[in-house]
Amino acid sequence: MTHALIVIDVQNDFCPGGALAVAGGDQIVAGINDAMDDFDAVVLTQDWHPAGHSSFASSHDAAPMTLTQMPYGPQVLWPDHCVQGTDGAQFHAGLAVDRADLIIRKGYNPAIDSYSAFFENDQKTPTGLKGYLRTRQISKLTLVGLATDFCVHYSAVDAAKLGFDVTVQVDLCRAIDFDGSLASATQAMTAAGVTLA
Ligand code: VGL
Ligand code: ZN
Repeated sequence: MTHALIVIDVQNDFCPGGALAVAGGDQIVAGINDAMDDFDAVVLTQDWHPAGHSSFASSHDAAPMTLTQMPYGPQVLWPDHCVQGTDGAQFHAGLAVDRADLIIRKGYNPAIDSYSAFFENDQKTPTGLKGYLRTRQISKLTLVGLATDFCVHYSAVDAAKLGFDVTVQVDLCRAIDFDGSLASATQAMTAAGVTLA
């Protein structure tokens, strides 16, 4: 069975000092690098928003970390983060980026956010990752990275729905934990058949 490590959004803006810093986000980098040796394939995802993205509170004259209604459903409004070409959008300098077989970007559509590495937040626009994995005969995925309760969560649930055998290695993830989001993410991942290791 071909087993891939999917490393979600280990980028400067999600690490301490970044625009949407996740507590301890940088603490997982060395462990992720070490884990890469144990997999047949390594995929990195990169949150990659155009300036003025619709998921940014600044685009709505709203306060960050509030909710808005988008045509595709509720959306948390974030501080500006991972803007294409900025230092904040770059991978953490310690991440072994050279080990990646594939780097997949998401969130580049100005009108739709994309937490999941598989589908945008409308839950139907594909990123192409499913096709890549299937054509490489990869059926088993281990997810690590940032943030547990958003991009790792949505990626894991989508992967399970698509029929992949999915594990989230929680010691190599860190959470935003906003308004109970970690507890609900844990529940949703478990309900979807994701193994939390
Ligand atoms: C993420 C919020 C906004 C994540 C990305 O990587 O979890 N969270 N964009
Ligand atoms: Zn984002």
